[in-house]
Amino acid sequence: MTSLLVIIVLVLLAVALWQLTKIFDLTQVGASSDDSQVASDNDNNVQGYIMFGFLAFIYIFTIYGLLKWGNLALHTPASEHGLLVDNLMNITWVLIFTVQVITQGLLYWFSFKNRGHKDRKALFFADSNKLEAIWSIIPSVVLACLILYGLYAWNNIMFVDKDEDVIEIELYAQQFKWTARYAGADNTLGKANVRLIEGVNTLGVDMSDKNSQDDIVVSELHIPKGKKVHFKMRSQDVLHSAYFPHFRAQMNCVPGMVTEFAFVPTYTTAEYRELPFMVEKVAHINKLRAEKSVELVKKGGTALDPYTFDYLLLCNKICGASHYNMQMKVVVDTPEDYKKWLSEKTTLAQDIKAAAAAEKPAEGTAPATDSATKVIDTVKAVVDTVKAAVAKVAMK
Ligand SMILES: [Cu+2]
Repeated sequence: MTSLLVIIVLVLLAVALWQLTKIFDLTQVGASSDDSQVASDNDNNVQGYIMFGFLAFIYIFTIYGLLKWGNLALHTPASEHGLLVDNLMNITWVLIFTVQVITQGLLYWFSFKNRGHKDRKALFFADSNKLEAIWSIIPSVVLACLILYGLYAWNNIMFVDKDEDVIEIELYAQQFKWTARYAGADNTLGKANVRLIEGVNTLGVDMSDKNSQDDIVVSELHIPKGKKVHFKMRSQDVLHSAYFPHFRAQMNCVPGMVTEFAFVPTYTTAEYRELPFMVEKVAHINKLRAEKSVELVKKGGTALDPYTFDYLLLCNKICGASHYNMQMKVVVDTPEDYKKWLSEKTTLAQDIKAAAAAEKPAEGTAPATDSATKVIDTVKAVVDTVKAAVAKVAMK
């Protein structure tokens, strides 16, 4: 409601301003001798200087932005292929930046230098083959090199050899959480289908498949350092995107199909926390949090907990109201710690058995409820039959 009022006020203000300028114009009739629509030398000078000023603004703002926000870019990659991705990204940035600085400079400089003047006449020529060749061939060659390098990087990153020793993990996306399924001792994920979702089997794993028997379902992702992890993504509802910023990996999760991505983590969570840039970043965040906490405590609130770094799996497709909070903690362990963590987990088959066992005694101890439910069911069935009969009669 408030925003509607603000919009109405702004519109009315704009109308008032427009009317005022019209009145102002009317009061000026006959006052000025120069009411020509052709730009004078003075107009051209003013436009030329404004354009030059805009060029200065672009350059100064670019430098300011780099200095002020440059440190927000992702730092050291935590996966093997991350270096390749960063390299490609950096080359692209340097190229774009150089070309942008030169072409914008030339564009505005020429506009300023050749601004309109009553003694100056524009040179006319139909075309220049030499110029056309220069500005077509150079960008084509540069872009072709960049695309070839990109394809080389893509193939290197995306290709998983069938015989390669990898850890198979499924990432299951749904509004608004992630769940992971480990393939277990056989390292083969059992079949799954959303139609089989029931009770604790929230991923719809086909329990009649022998490969499903040792599958493990967890809500926190642990992966070992130095080992290739092959993720297979599924989505239950809408398009999501599995995004691991620190590992430079992202892949869409599409309902009805399985997508994949593989990478080798190169720093354990503990090691990454110790990197100098991360120590500095966390100290900075905690300094801000401490300052905020003082304010909160003054207002009678509770102080904020100090922040510790953790790798995250985020969703990078706007998939609904709580999209911003769709994340899962990722822990990179040493291979030994990873094995230990995984061995402590129960399999999905065990979870389903335990859930069934937990339900049984409840059924035994409540016979009264059981018979009451039966009576309700019978009444419901009778009501349905009567309804159907009435509907039939109505149709006739
Ligand atoms: Cu999502």
